[in-house]
Amino acid sequence: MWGMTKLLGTLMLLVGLGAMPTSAQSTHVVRLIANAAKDDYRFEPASVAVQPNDIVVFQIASGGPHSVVFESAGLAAGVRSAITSALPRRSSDLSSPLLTAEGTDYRMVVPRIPAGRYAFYCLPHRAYDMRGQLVVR
Ligand SMILES: [Cu+2]
Repeated sequence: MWGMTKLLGTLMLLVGLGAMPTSAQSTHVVRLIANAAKDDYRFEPASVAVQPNDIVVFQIASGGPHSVVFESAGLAAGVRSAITSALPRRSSDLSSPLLTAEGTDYRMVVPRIPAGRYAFYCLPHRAYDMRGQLVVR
C-alpha cells in the first residue's frame, strides 16, 4: 500500500512539473566596447530584455579591461545575493572580475529575481558612463 502511495506521489509530481510554464532558455550577447580615440565606451546593446534562466554572454569586444557591476541601490538582500551568486569568479558582491582579453566571454545565468530593471556599469569605465541594464520580465 505504501508503495502505491509513493508511486502516486511520484506521478503527481511529474504531472505537476509538466504543468509548469516552459520557456526556452535564450542566450543574449552583450558586447563590451571601448575606443578611447572615438571617446566611445558602451555595452552593446545597452538594454537587454531577459527572463530568469536565460544566459547573458558579456563579450569583450575591445578596449579592456572591462567589468560588469550591478548597482546595489534599491536591491533587497535576497535579490542582491541572487545576482551575486550568478556572477562567476566574482571579485566582490554584485561584481564580475576584471575582464581583460579581447574575445573573452563572461557568462551569467539570469537568476530568479522579480521582474524589473537591473542597472549595471563597467567599473574601469565608470567615469565614461559605460552602463547598461537587464530588463527582467
Ligand atoms: Cu569598460
